[in-house]
Amino acid sequence: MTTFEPGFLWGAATSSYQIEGAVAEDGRLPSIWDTFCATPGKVDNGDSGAVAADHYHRYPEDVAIMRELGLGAYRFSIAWPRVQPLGSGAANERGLDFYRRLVDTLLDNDIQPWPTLYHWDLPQPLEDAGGWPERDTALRFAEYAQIVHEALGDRVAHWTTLNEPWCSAFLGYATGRHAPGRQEPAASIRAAHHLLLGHGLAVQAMPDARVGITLNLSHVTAGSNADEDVDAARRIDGMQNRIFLDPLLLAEYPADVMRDLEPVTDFGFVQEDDLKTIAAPIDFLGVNYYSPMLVGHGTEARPSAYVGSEHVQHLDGGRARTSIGWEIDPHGLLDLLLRLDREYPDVPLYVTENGAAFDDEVHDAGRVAYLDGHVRACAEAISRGVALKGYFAWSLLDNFEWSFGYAQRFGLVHVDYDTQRRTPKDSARWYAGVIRRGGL
Ligand code: IFM
Repeated sequence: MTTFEPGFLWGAATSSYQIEGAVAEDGRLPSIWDTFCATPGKVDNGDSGAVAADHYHRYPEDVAIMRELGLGAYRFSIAWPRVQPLGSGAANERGLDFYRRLVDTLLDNDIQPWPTLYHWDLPQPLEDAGGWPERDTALRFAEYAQIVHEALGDRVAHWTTLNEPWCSAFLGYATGRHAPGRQEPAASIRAAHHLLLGHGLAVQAMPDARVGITLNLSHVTAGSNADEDVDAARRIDGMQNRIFLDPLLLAEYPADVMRDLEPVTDFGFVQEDDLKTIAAPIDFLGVNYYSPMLVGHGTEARPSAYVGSEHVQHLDGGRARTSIGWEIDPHGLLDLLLRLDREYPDVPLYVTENGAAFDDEVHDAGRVAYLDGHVRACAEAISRGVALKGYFAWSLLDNFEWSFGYAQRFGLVHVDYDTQRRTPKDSARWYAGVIRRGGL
């Protein structure tokens, strides 16, 4: 049997726009995702998060499910457009009240609330003013963080500032595959910096809180030992992992990444002390891992989220894939955790998302196998000395999978979107067993 220490935290994760629905209730105003979904052709099937899993009204039932699963923590995100509908100014108390009710219900059920302040739903007025490429958005984010912390800080112990700034910056502003749908590579680098700055300023705005950030990281390898393939892997590792890890944990942008980006930007937007602000000590690093990356040199440049490295090709590693098309490789998670421990020691790690989309419904053997393999990788990492403190499955519920709409299901719990009926899948029962036994 593979066991974890008794204090190891077992959780599940969701995010506001993906599950809440109720987009026009209690004073919430549109975010960039409401606007993006309303733009024809942006989201498969014309789907939107307008109703989603109706968690805004059904959270008591959802917390009861969490309790049945035995979750120690629930990672959710707070919708900025509920709390500050215009992205600045006074707080909307009715919006905050929803999170007060949710947090209290979690605590009544012995489940630790793990809120994330930003999981991509930027208030539309802030995008109208330029969005994350503008420095002011970082200042507004810190103001919002302070409001939420003042409202919930007495009941919430662990805070996460941002979820996956890579997606916000590069899918939002380089490829345009995510809201706000802009295709402006140079602006995407400014966005990445201002997201990081917003994180650092938010850490300052929440004194005495235990704060972390969640990054979507990958284990990147080269398709061959040829110099140009090895260089391709260095570039993608730089733009996926180190462009966030280095400023946060080493207080610098990686020199090779800055060189790669010379044709795009001179980093003139980085002001004195920004890196000091960004590298404020954090209490934990959240790691979202789904799939590894195998890359090689290509001759043709194509529009890409990997700004400055548009010629790099993404190769097929020959492994089985989930229904969303991502290769399955638990070993990639082990390699990633070992690497983080080696190159960025001293920061406790949590796997804040890991999971799989499969088309099947309640009998989801593929998801059970996926989760089993990745939880084993976590155990192996811990046995090799990695300070991994917890694991959150993505996702508690089937939900709105961004530009894929509702077609991709990641939930441990099936949601019938016509009736909103929740049905725990086999993977939910499997996960409850893991939690109960403290291992596999
Ligand atoms: O659904 C997303 C989530 O919002 C962020 N991380 C990846 C998940 C699966 O794509």
